[in-house]
Amino acid sequence: MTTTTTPSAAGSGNAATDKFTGERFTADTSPERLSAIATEALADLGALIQKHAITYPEYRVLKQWLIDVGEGGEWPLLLDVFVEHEIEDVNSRNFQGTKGSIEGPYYVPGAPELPAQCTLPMRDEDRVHTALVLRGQVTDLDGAGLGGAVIELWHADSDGFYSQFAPHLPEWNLRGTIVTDTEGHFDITTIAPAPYQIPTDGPTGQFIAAAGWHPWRPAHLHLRVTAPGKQPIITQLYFAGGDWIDDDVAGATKPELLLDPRLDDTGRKVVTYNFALDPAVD
Ligand code: MBD
Ligand code: FE
Repeated sequence: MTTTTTPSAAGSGNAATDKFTGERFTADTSPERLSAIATEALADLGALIQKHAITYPEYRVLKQWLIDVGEGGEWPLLLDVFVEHEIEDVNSRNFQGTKGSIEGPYYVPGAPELPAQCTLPMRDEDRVHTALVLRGQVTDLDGAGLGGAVIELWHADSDGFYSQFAPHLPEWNLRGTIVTDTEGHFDITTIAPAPYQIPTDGPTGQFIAAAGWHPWRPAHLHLRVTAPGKQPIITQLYFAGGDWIDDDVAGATKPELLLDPRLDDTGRKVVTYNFALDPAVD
């Protein structure tokens, strides 16, 4: 473990909120649709309050906690951990290609561009961990290689910290934008990620502890794969048999997204995974 700096939930939360609010988002939701969803959401919440006979002390604690979530910058964390997997599920209903998974709060566009065969930027202290080689091909649904495909890859270091969300890390540590070769092939070296504990020192962590839940996600790689004319895919890859695979706090694992690397004779974990992209919908 690193000992010199202890990045805090507030630090990573505020960084995630700053990144998110740097952009303004819009959706073309009609007043009728908004009204229907809001009416039903409030009715469902009302029913829940009645059913559990929520008390005034509980209501006040909830209000305070919601304020804390905002002040701690933890809305991206809280929503991505507990809600995003349902959004991802409905929005990938009609796709046939590689399964998606949640983006989570720590994606940053614009990571340094790397060639198809590459090693992610990392520190000497990252390099001591087991190397992971992820190779494969990006194709269309018929298996034809896609030259010009791009893979953005980001993951936590072995202490569970993501660059740009923990002040002690170099800006692009363990992040890269990999340009595949003319047939869509890639061969990326990084380090095998460790299970990830979402920050426990902020309101999201307090809530998880108060409910007697656990804050763990299985070890994972985040990827965004794009190619001209194809539907971009945001997904995660996990490791078969790893801790928390069947009990991810973010509910974001899928059997199709499990890697099962083998050890090569130099002690690296090596695995092939191919990505199949759906045609773009617009
Ligand atoms: C993560 O690394 C993550 O992937 C999710 C979904 C939430 C918090 C931290
Ligand atoms: Fe993550």
